[in-house]
Amino acid sequence: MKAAENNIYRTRIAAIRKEMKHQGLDSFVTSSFPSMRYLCGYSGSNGMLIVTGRTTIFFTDFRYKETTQTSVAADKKIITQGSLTQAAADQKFFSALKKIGFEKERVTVADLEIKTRFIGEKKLVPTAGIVESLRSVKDASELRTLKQAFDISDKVFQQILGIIKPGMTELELSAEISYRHKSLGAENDSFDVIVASGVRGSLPHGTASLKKLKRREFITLDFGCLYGGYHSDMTRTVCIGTPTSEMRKVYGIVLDAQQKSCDAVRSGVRARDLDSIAREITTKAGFGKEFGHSLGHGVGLDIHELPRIAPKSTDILAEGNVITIEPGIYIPKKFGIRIEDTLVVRQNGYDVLTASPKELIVL
Ligand SMILES: [Mn+2]
Repeated sequence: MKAAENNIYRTRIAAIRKEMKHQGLDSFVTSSFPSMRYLCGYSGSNGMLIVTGRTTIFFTDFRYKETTQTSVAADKKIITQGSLTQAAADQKFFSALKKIGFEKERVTVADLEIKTRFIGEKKLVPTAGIVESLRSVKDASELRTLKQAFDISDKVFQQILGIIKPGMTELELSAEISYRHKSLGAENDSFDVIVASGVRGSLPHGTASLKKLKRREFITLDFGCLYGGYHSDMTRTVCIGTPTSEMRKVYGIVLDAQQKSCDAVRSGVRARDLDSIAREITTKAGFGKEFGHSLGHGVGLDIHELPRIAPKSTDILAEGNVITIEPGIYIPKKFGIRIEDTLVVRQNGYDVLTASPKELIVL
């Protein structure tokens, strides 16, 4: 592992220790994938990291022995079998610890039963959002990785504009997007590609179907890729052939709501105020009810993470947050429109990660 990477993990562990102290914990244990990736660089499917005041211990099984040796940052690395919690308890790693924080939002009932059995109920302290709130502010290396993920999706969008044709099914188009993501170096799609055309456009999360693309219909494309563990997320709505004047008008409303919300982004702004900028515009235009979801969300190691950009959010934007701005208008039995960009929050504004144009594209 490179020294620079090691330093990043050391900084993050130091932040966890600070929070442990703040919450009166002598240790913190996690088996959740984004947390392990963030705190020690592990990207496999079975692991456990214990952080104490002095040391970090990572447990996994034989399948990840090699990658653990080369790419996990921990003071001690233990390759074992069966339940990792049981192995750690058998080897007395929990014996000297008295208050062990675990992530209550990321632990199943079954996991908790195992922890209770091998660690003891008295020692276990539920915590919430410790790693998640650290993760909401991205460092320079994370922003570089995110930019690469967004560049890939921008390229994919540019490429597929050239192949969209009436008669093609939504599924064929979604397969082209997935194929191109991987061809351009992404590990995977961020989520099942959303291709919602014509009347299906009113389903905000309409994953691709066997419906064929038709002339004079909108197609909402919401997709992203996974690159270096980080997610990209973008939405564009395009039209095959000339749209009706109603379609143009509603597109203009969504674009206005999207752009004006972006323009208000900077650190210190309340997330709910950002949400209401978009909502006031759609409501004034008579489409308040047709914009039924929140304005956006944080993106990073998870596709949806902090901060929340929603009417009831109590989050305040901070420099280094990476957020989507994605208003939409969905008119049942007619069409739907959504436009989504992802921005990096800065002190006096923002940097945009999505480079694709957002003026209406007529194919
Ligand atoms: Mn999104």
